[in-house]
Amino acid sequence: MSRKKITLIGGGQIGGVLAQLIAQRQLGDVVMFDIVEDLPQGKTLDIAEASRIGGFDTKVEGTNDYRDIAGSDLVIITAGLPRKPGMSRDDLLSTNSKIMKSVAEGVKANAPDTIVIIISNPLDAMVTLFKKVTGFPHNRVIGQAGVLDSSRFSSFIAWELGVSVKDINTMVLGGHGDTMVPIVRYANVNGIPVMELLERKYGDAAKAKEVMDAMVTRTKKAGGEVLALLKTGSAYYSPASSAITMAEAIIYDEKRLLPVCAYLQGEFGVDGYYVGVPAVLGATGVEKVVEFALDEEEQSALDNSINAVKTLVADMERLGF
Ligand code: TXD
Repeated sequence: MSRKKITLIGGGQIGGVLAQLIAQRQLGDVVMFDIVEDLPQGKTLDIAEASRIGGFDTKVEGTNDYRDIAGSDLVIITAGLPRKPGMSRDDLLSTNSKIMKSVAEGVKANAPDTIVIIISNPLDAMVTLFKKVTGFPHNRVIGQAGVLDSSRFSSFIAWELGVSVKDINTMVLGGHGDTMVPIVRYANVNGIPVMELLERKYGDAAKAKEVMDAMVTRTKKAGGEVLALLKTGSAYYSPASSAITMAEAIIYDEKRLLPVCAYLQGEFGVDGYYVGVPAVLGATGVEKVVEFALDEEEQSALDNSINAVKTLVADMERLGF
């Protein structure tokens, strides 16, 4: 089996962690593209010089020339500004739309057959724009948000219950913004509902609900919590790890069922928008969007989140993208 070629567009904080994780796991040869001269060359050289220690023979190279991304099997895009404290993800719309348009043109011209994972914010709009500019099939254009948001939710539950996070399963759906929808009803510890365990812990349903509500709120605001502490930029270790989970599902054809930003054609009552939903990820990208019954409260929360995505996309179109 020949090695996969994985291109990173954006050699900033997330791009750097991605390159290191891909090298250490020998997922494929890495090309890191950035518009800043010497930055991707310097970062990748630094990572490559650890190859003896990390024990990897895969290549890690940097470039400022789109021609070097030719033949990519997978492209992961982090190009764009991150938030500064006090900003919402949507505040990045105008600047990052410009960047995403140029990235989409570069990828379309040089790696037309690749699968693409987009991380740049505002996520749902950036995925929509990339798809629009490239005309790539929907299954090959995917956004990363839900894997991270679910990991955050799972971490909070594990810390609260004092059990291994490996046994926690959660899903966060909807747009990657304040309206995201953590699905509480199906949050479980190896099949046991989290709500039941909270009720047993506190011996009081009202207190259990209060604790869960706090974890849901913290999940929705988790990106902002890290941002407020870092001050100079937003989270990058956990977003990079989340994209690696998706990349592995695609490269190893794992058919993992993960919450990802996928294009909907009638599923969950939505047509023609990219929204965070459960989907099967395999060798061809999004192989299937998986629907399940939502109760009234969940459906209305998801509808609210979808409306936020629609507003964001309309704002982007009003800006001429
Ligand atoms: O889960 C998620 N989806 C996210 C998304 C979680 C956290 C942060 N998320 C977003 O990812 C964040 O709001 C940003 O929009 C992106 C990238 O975050 P990162 O922290 O990596 O930002 P950096 O360090 O500023 O890196 C961005 C790089 C930087 O090196 C720029 O020079 C480069 O993008 N850049 C470009 N590369 C290629 N082409 C163009 N046009 C370009 N413009 C800037």
